[in-house]
Formats: sequence, C-alpha cells, structure tokens
Amino acid sequence: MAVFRKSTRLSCYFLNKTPLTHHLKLTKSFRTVVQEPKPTRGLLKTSIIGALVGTAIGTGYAFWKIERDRKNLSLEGSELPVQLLKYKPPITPSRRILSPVDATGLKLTLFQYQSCPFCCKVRTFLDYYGISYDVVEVDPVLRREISWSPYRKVPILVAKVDGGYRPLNDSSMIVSVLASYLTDMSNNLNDLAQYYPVIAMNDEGGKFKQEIINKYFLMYQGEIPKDRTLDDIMEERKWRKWADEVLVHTLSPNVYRTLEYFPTWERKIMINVGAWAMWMIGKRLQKRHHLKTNVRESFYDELNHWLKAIDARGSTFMGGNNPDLSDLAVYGILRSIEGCQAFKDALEHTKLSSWYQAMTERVNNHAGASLLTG
Ligand SMILES: N[C@@H](CCC(=O)N[C@@H](CS)C(=O)NCC(=O)O)C(=O)O
Repeated sequence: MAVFRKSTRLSCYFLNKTPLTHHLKLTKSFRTVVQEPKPTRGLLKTSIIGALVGTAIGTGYAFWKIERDRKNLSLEGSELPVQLLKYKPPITPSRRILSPVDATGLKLTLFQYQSCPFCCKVRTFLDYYGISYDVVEVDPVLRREISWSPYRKVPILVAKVDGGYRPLNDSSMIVSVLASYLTDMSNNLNDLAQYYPVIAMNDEGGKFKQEIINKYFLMYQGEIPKDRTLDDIMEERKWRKWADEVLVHTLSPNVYRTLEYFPTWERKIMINVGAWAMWMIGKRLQKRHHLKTNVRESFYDELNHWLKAIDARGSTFMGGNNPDLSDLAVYGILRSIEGCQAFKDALEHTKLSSWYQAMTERVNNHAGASLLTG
C-alpha cells in the first residue's frame, strides 16, 4: 500500500514539474514537451455552471415539495373511492384452494405474494374458517397481475358481489369485512365494505397516508354477539394492531419473497442484487423500528410479550378456548417465516411452540367453520 501511495505521489510530481529531458539531457529531436497547465479558467466556468444547476435543482425541489404538501393538506380528510369492478380481472389463478366445509357462498380471489406476512394473515383467516378461494401470485417486480388496481400493494382480495367484483385492499380490513360478514351471512359484503373508507391524512411525522382508520373494528349491525364481552373485543383489536405495527417489523428483515414464480432474468436480478439490498433494508428497518442491534432479541421480546398475555388469560389462545382474530393475525404473520432460521431460533428460545402447534392444528382442520352460526 505504501509503495502504491509512493509511486502515485512520484508520478504526480513528474507530471507537474520539470520536463524529464532536463535531467536526462536528451537531444532535441527526442525531446518530450510537457505542457504546463494553463491557469484554470475552465474550472471557474465549471464551478459557476455547477452552482447554477445546483441552485436551480434545489429551488425546483423546494417548489415541488411546497406544492405537494399543499396538495396533500387539501386532500386531508377526503375519502378515496374504491371502484366496483364490472368484470373480474382477467388473470388466470395460480391455484385454487377448495375447502370441503365451505358453506359461506363467497367467491374470492386473493392477489398475493406467497411469503408476504400480510397475505399469510389473510390465508390463515380463510383456511381457519374453511373458505374456498383462488390465488393469484403477483410478480413483485412488475406487478402486472394487479395492473388493473390503483392500490399497488398486496394482499388484495376480490370478492364477487351483486353487480360486479369488489376489491378489498389491506389485510386487516379484509379480515374485518369477512369476519363481520361471517357473524351474519345475510349481510351484503359490498355494503359491509363501505363501512371501511380509505381516508387521506398526514401523520404525526407529516407523512401523507391513505388509511382505513377503523380497519380493526367489526361491524356487528346491532348488538355484540352473546359469547363476547366488550373487554374481549377491545383486547382483540389491541393485539391485531400490535401484530401489524410491532410484531411484523421485528421479522421483516427475515422475510423474503419466493422466487419460484418468476422468469429467470428476474430471478437472477433478485438473487444478485437481493442479498445486498436486503441487508441494507434490514439495517434501515432496525433503525426505523428501534430494534435491538441483535434483531433476534427484539423478535423474542415481542413473542414473549404475546405469550405472557395469553398466560395471563389462563387459556390456550388469546381468544380463550378458540382462536380469535388476534390469534389468527399473529399466527398468520409468523407462518410467513416458518421455514426460516429466525423461526427455528424462536421455537428454541421462547415458549412459542405449544400455542403455535395448537394454532396449526385448528387452522389446518378448518376448526372455525364449525363455529359459524351466521
Ligand atoms: N397495511 C397493508 C400492508 C401491505 C403491504 O405492505 N404489502 C407489501 C408486501 S408484504 C407490498 O405489497 N408492498 C409493495 C410492493 O411490494 O411493491 C396490509 O396489511 O395489507
């Protein structure tokens, strides 16, 4: 390294100083002429142009930002309409999940990424209640399969309703709409979905968002069910929110999208760029969500927080003898990392396994179907 630095320094020296010929006394015909650099008027010109371009870009950006903030502020509180689709999006499903116990009459298509925790949550709900559905695997790079939708995330559940097809956007809203429907199946799914408007707002940090603010609420259309107390309902809501806002962020760095559905060129890009990108994203998420340097510890802490709360209830599930929507949400989110090392570590370092096994058994056997009275 020192040699490298030295040789670099020497070469600079010879370039800028006296011509070699002076030392070597070469004859005129072989003399090498090294031009002395002229006073740098070009540099001054470049600097001025650079400064002008920089100022122009800075000013442009400031104006764009002011305009954007003004627009966002004017949108605050407004409702963003979700259009009823006249036709089903013309995408062939990747697979069809047929449940032998489905008596709901629902016709559903789930647009998803297989290992997205929010999509796993929706599948868990559908599987537990034994509801049949089609799955469309979305390509996460081009997302052509959801090009028909102004909402650019997954999961999206498209439900057949009177007069067309209703897209339901956001996993917790999907679960709340379906759970409300299951309490009374004479309800119209499209009417229920209207109770979950998407509202534009600027959050505490000034970030513009489009949120379904009541997405953890069920629409009971009258009295709450006899087997539920207000306390249960509030607890369920609290833990569903925790699953989305806390738990999911402790495992995001470990969650990868499956590659098996994508063309080879996309796979290659994802594999090569992916490892580095995921490391960077993991670091950013750790900072943003205030996770410990060893993110595993934050993951175990949150799992212990959840398991302790179930212990305090003295029951198998948070919902008592049967899972409630918070059990399904937490289980669904964890299911997304089932094959990963983080999950194996969690089984080893926490007491997750008995609750998790009980959940697996209930979900795989569609245990929720026999509880439906609607
Ligand atoms: N709050 C939403 C979050 C959905 C979400 O963030 N989905 C991710 C996949 S895990 C997504 O689609 N991100 C956009 C993208 O991948 O382009 C929900 O609960 O459904």
